[in-house]
Amino acid sequence: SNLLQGKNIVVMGVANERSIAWGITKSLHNAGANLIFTNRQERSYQKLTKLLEKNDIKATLIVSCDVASDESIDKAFGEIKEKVGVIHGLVHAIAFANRDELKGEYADTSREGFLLAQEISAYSLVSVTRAAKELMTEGGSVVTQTYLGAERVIKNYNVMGVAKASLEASVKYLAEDVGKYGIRVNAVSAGPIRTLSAKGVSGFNEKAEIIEEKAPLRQNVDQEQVGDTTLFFLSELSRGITGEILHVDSGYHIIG
Ligand code: 0WD
Repeated sequence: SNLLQGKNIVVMGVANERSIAWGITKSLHNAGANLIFTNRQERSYQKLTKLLEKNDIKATLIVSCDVASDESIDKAFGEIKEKVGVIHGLVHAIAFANRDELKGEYADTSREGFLLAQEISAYSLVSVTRAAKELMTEGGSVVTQTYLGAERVIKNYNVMGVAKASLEASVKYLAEDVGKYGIRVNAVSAGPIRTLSAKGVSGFNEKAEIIEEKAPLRQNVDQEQVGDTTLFFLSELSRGITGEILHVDSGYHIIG
C-alpha cells in the first residue's frame, strides 16, 4: 500500500527483532513511510542498524533519546527538526519497571519503583507528544502501546498496570489538548507478545496460554498485527478517531 507515502514518522523503542516497534517498522515501511528512529542505548542502535540493513530499509535518521531526560528529548527532536523538518507521526513503544516489582504483591511497590514506572512508561508520552507537536505543523498522529493490565488486575503486572492506566488516561487528555492542531493520539492495547520487556514480567507463558484457550480467535497476537493497527492509526483511514484505546488481543478482553 502507499498509505504513508511521503510521511515522516518517528519510531521510538526498537530494542531488537522481537520488539513491537520493529513489527510496526515493517508495516510502516511497507506503507511507504520515511522512518526516523530513536534509541536509548548504543546496544539498541547497533541492533537497529543491522536489522535495517538485513531488511533493506533505509532510515531517514537515527537519533539517540533517553525519555528519562528532558535535555535528551529536546536534543533528539531538535535534531529531527533540523534534519527532517515536518513530521506526521510518532510511535511511542517504550516502558520500564524494575524487574523485582513485576512479581509478588503490588502493595510491596517501592516509592522509587512506582515513580520510575510512571516516568518512563507514562510521563514519557506527555513529554514526547509535546516535543512532536512542534514538528507536526501539517497535523499528525501519535500512537502508544498499552496492555489490559491497565484495566484489570493481571497477576504480576502490578506497578506496570498502574503506569499503563496512567498512560491510557494521558492518551485521552493529550488527545483533547492537541486535537485543535489536527493531531490525534491513540493507543493499541496488545495481547502478550514475547519480547525483551515481556520477559521481565513473571508468568509470561501462562498469559500466552490463556489467550490460546479463551480468546475468541484462539491464537496469540504478533508484532505484525500490532504493526498494521498502528499503521491504521497513523494513516488517514483513522482520521475520525482520537483518544481511543484499541485492543489487538484476539478479542480476549471481551471474555469474562
Ligand atoms: O507483551 C508485550 N510485549 C506487550 C508490550 C503487550 C502490550 C504492550 N506492550 C508495550 C510495552 O509495555 C511497551 O510500552 O509495548 C511497548 C514496547 O514493548 P516491547 O516491544 O515488548 O519491548 P522491548 O522490545 O523491550 O522495547 C522496549 C523499549 C526498549 O528500547 P531501547 O531502544 O531503549 O532498547 O523501551 C525502551 C527499551 O529500552 N526504553 C526506553 N527508551 C528510551 N528511554 C527507556 C528510556 N528511558 N526505557 C526503556
